[in-house]
Amino acid sequence: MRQAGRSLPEYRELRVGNAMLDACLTPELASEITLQPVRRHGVDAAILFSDIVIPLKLAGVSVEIVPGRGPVIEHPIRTPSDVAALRPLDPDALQPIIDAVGLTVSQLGNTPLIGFAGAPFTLASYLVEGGPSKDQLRARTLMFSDPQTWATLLNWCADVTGAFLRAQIVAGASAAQLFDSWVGSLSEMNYVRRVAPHSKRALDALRGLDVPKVHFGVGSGEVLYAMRAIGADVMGVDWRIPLDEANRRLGGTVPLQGNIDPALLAAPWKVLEAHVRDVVERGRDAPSHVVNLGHGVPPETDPDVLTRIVQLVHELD
Ligand code: 1CP
Repeated sequence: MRQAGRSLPEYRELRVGNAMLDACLTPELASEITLQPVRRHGVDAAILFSDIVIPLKLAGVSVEIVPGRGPVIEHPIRTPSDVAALRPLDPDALQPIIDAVGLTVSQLGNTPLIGFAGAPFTLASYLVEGGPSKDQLRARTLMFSDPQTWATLLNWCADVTGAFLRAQIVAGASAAQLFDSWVGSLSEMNYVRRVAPHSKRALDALRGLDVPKVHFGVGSGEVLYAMRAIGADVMGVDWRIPLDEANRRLGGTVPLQGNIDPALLAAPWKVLEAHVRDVVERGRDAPSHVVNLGHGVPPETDPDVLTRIVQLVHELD
């Protein structure tokens, strides 16, 4: 469950006095925060406490996570010279991530750790827009007005995010998830032409490592098939299409992950329970199914509701 930790009082306590990205780069803190939802909810896997913008920061981009807003870039990247000034990621800079993964894996026992990274399009959206945006307008303008600069920017993003993902797997994570959170603003044609090759380049960083690759996007119904085509082993699905429909669009060939609607976490338990049962039922159409949310956990979620969902899903197994 992405950002599941945000709803936990024990998380908020540990974060007092620690900026988000500093917490990610302090191995003991990152490891402890990763373990909190596992201890409390009894989920079947952990996801590393980190953020998709960490490799940008480690490569020298000035970025902070502003509470209530999200990642904010001090100097947005908009011109060919901005892109040319981006520096490669020094592999030594990844040491805090490697240490956090090592510490976490040693305490998780048999529970697997999921490593993750942002896909190049989502990272480029933050870099160009300078922060969260509704429909990635400026980023999509650059894609068309200067395709060369766009391709150079996406290749840079693919290389830094690929190195971040690979480091987590080499350090002991058992699965790799690529988040293309803003892919829903693209047409299928433009995804295939101007984004997918770069996402593939990011996943290619895992060459030679034998771990399942999960590919997830928000609003990805139009591009689901194309996202799978770059080599994903599991497709993450948001709440907008039911899993039986996602399975149909994918030709019944790929395990699915998803897709409890985060909006229902605050609904009466009876309504939420019926929804969770429906998600599990529809997931049975797919070759296999990893139950998850269709997107992140809202920070105001009652943690006991999450524990209850985990219990229910385990009963339905
Ligand atoms: O449960 C966990 O802590 C898992 C670790 C995790 C993951 C997988 C965090 C910690 N962030 C992410 C991925 C992430 N970060 C994505 C991809 C998945 C998704 O779409 O949710 C994205 C787009 C981000 C960027 C980001 N970081 C946002 C979204 C803002 C926007 O543009 O709308 C936000 C709010 C953050 C901050 C963040 N990252 C993680 C946490 C726990 C938080 C919240 C910090 C806090 O409020 O304490």
